[in-house]
Amino acid sequence: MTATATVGATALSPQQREAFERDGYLMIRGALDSDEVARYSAALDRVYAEEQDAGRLGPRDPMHKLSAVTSVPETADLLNHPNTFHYVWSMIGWNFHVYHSHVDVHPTVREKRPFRFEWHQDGGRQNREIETDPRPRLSVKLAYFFSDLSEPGRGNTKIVPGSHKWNRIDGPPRRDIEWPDPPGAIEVTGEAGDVLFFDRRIWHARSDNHSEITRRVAFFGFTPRWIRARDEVEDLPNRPWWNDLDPVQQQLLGGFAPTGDHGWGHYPDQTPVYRWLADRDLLDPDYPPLKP
Ligand SMILES: O=C(O)CCC(=O)C(=O)O
Repeated sequence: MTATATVGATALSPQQREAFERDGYLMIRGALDSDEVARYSAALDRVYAEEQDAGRLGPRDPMHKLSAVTSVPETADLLNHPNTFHYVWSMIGWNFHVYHSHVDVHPTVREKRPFRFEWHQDGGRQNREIETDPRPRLSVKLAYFFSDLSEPGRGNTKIVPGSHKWNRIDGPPRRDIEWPDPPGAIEVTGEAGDVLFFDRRIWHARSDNHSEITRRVAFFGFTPRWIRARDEVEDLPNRPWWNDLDPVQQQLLGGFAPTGDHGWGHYPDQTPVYRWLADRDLLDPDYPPLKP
């Protein structure tokens, strides 16, 4: 760390890293202030209303909209927020982008829904096509809470702490067959403005919102640039807001990574997150993803 280091420009402490390696998640309390929470909530509500006006959502439907920044451009500031960004680069270095993101609005569920076993690790086929045990981390995710999720029953994310090293859990033969939560499962609770940071391998599931509070959350999954994005990124440089982004945000949305070697990280000096870390003396010869 240099004398000029700013908020967020400090690596996670050894204790925080150890806790993340052990539990597979960390809570970042109070990452957003109340003005930020209000701004992002309003932005998600606007898009929710637009989806309803377009007939894509019914009156009390949940919204799960992919490509967070494409869907809600205001959320670009959450890509490298000073209170969360260091969690991401401390664990996965500089050569990464957002591969999968979504904004979710979950109103109260009034009627019992058919059972569906939702427990999963992120990464889809990564979990079938990689042969190691445990599988590699490959990606981490931030979940920004814009609603008060401090009590269970509000559609909270369920996780099994420490399960990121398990390649499988017991589950039903079909997803619609009722099955208990895995042993050790908890509902993650947090205030509006808190952020859940998790290893993609942690077993997790969404839950139904039985409270009167509408649940609003934005999720950003970060992975090395040599894994391709699931989000829509092709046309982003032509969007009216693209030039308002800083170079780090542009990298995270697929800029600076045309096809070919650059996108694979062959030119660190031309890669904004690398430059950002190098300028602050935050590269770390002892940690492979951050080796200068
Ligand atoms: O909405 C949730 O709580 C869970 C989200 C989820 O399953 C995921 O981000 O992969």
